[in-house]
Amino acid sequence: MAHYLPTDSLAHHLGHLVTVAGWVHRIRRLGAMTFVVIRDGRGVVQILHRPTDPPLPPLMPETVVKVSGLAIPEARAPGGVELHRPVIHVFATPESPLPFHVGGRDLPVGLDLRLNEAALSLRHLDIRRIFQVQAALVQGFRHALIGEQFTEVHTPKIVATASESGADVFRLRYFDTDAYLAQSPQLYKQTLVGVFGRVFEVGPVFRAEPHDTGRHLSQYTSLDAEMGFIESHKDIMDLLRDVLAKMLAEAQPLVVASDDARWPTVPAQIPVMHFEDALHLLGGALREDLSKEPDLAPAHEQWLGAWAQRVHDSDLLFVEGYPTIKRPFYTESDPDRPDYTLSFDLLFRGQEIVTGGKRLHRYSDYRAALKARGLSEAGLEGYLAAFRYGMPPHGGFAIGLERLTARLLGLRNIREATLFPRDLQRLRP
Ligand code: AMO
Repeated sequence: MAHYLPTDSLAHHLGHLVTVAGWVHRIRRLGAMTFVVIRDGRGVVQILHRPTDPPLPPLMPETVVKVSGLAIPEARAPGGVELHRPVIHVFATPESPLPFHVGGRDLPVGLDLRLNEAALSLRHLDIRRIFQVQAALVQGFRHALIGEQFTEVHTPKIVATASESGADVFRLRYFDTDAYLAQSPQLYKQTLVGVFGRVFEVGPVFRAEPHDTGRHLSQYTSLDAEMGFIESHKDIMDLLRDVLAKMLAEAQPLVVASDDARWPTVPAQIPVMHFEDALHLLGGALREDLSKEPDLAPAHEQWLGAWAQRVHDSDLLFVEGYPTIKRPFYTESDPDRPDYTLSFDLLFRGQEIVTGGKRLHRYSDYRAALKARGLSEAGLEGYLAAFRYGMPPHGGFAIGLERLTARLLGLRNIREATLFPRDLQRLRP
């Protein structure tokens, strides 16, 4: 394997001949001198070419090259290092003209063109950084849960039954029968609590969302956790609090000055409000009778987000106790108020980014819950078997990775936090 130095390591090799490999990011001519900025997967480095150096090969933005040169400290160059006396080898020259250049500070193209030309636009440093932050968030999620003795699992994405009532499901032909794309790993993660006690999964989920909004995708990445032997849904809320704090801590080193001011802190105790109290508060503020509402509308979440900011100085707010009729059959109802559940949403800056809660865990309770909702047990036998064979009190949550990323980085549309979004209109690239 060729050993090229990452551009962000060059400060350790000053005075030495080094070789880097990447793409021509930018070219600038100043009199007889040429400055070529090379971008690799880690950052950029500036090359200085003087008239006395061996001639440069033809270069244009995105030409793929390797460059050998002497690493010299240069405060005016990005990263503080410049390569002198360069020898450049060209691996590939892009087709010309490019639809746009990604070497500038901004990328002045609309979202549609940006998404259509993802192979190029994702190379822009600011856009690429969104996904480096996202990768660090996922790494933090894994580290946090492995640290709490969770086992990572991988469950089927082609399934025989829908798991999330209310969310639409993609149907597909599976040999000579019908199947669905998994809306969540819910039924499997619960089943696996019966095996490992504590599990998590990072994986794609599919929702046939008929909504053309800035917060819905038809495929997104779900960060799921499920934990056995809990006493209450509060245990899950505490776990989620710690997991989020770890995720943000791992992503923070990637933060640039413009995000710094908006980087959230996770309070030791995230404020909690019961669903009924949330409706009461909202109804008073908006002068509407919301007492019969079964769910929070996006505008309600936004209002509550601003309220949490104002009253608790918190970017995060738990709303617990969502009505039983709006939650899936596996959700445990509050024994003291059976119309409400032991489930919650976590709002981050006024948008739901997590749902979780305590589940039913007795076989007889599942049979009764399915019956009460007019749902059939057919197709659920494999899942119900876990309860027949004995399951502990348990609960869990799922974080929507793209929603979290978008909220964190102040991106207005969830598509900006998705490498290759899938939505009502978009099936490619
Ligand atoms: P829920 O259906 O609320 O819960 O989804 C959990 C989280 O996933 C994100 N999300 C979405 N993100 C992008 N596009 C969508 N269409 C979309 N739909 C949902 C949100 C949401 O909070 N099984 C439960 C979780 C659990 O109880 O453990 C579930 O899937 O951020």
